Amino acid sequence: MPKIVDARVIVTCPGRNFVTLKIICDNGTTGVGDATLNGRELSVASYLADHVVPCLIGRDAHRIEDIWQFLYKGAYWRRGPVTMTAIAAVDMALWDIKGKIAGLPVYQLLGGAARESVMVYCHANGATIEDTIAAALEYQSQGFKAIRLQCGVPGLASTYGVSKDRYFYEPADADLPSESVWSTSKYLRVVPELFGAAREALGWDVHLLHDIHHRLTPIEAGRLGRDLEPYRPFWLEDATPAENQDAFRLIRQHTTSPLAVGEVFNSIWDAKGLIENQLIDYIRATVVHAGGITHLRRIAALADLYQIRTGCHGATDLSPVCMAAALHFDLSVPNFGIQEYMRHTDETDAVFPHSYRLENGTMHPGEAPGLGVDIDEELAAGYDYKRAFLPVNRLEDGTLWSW
Ligand code: CS2
Ligand code: MG
Repeated sequence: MPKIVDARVIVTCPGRNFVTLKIICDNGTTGVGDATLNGRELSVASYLADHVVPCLIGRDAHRIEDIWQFLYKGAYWRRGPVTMTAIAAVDMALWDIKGKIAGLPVYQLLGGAARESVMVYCHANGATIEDTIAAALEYQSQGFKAIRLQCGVPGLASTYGVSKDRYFYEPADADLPSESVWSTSKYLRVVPELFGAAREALGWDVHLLHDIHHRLTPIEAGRLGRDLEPYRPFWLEDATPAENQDAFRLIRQHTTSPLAVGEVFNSIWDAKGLIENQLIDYIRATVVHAGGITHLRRIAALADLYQIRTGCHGATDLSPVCMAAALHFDLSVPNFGIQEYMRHTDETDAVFPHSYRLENGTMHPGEAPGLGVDIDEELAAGYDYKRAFLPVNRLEDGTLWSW
């Protein structure tokens, strides 16, 4: 049996912070797991180094499920983003090891390919509707079949999802939380115009997505969902904060626009009510924040009973290790929906060499044994951690609001 003899927690910052766990076995096999939690990276690094790694030494790396249960039930203080991100990193690394020893890509261990490749969506954004459409046309010409649209809101200095950089979007933008100002009424006027212009310019053979990013009340979300129905959105994401899963009943009563939720979820319990009551259409939970491949498969299996499909989170603050693991999951899961893909910078890709590929709007994890990704520890050592917080949001009267 491959015995775990060491594990390293590697914090690196090639343009943005990433946390990676590398597990080493007595037969020399190593595995990697993403442990990045945007704005709280050091919490997970400490959870792993101080409370998880000492418990891994000497264990059989093949016993993925038993180690998962040990770290989940054995923690006593169950769930939460830090705990479940740490468990996810161990889980990913153990699947990586198992695949390498078996000489198979992880998707083969998960039941093999359930499709030829994985449809992804990219991010088109701009300060104005015109800029956003121009970006979307560029992505459409590159072969993307699904495009997320986010545009600036007249009268607001900034808004979620509109990047200062043409290609890369990094929301964790300051040493202490920066503050943005939000106006729901100004926002609600723009999005239907954006979608109307997008259908006009892009036609109907492309999926159009939008991320509300937790900012509307349920009835406001119902309003926007209904306003967008003529433009057939692929989904409206994070329409309202999802702590109250029942809130989505109100949205469902007013619109048939499909709903996607879950990138901030870290266990099946966050999504159980939404899934069993069919209050959503896509579950956004992802490998790095929802307990790894092992737990995400459980969430997807429950969702499948209710014809809900997966739509994993895939922002740049999830490392290429998570991207690789997500693609193995996406290729093999029966109720796959779509995968978010916000490419990483060349600097990041150099630190995380990988076998996954993008072609014509779809991706494939590749055939390398394991996850097909690694971390170049020498390169990684050259990028020191740089504290960075996600912004906070306030209404125009100063009320603290969801960012
Ligand atoms: C966004 C994310 O990609 C998305 O759907 O919600 O960019 C999110 O804002 C970041 O991952 C937060 O770190
Ligand atoms: Mg989102």
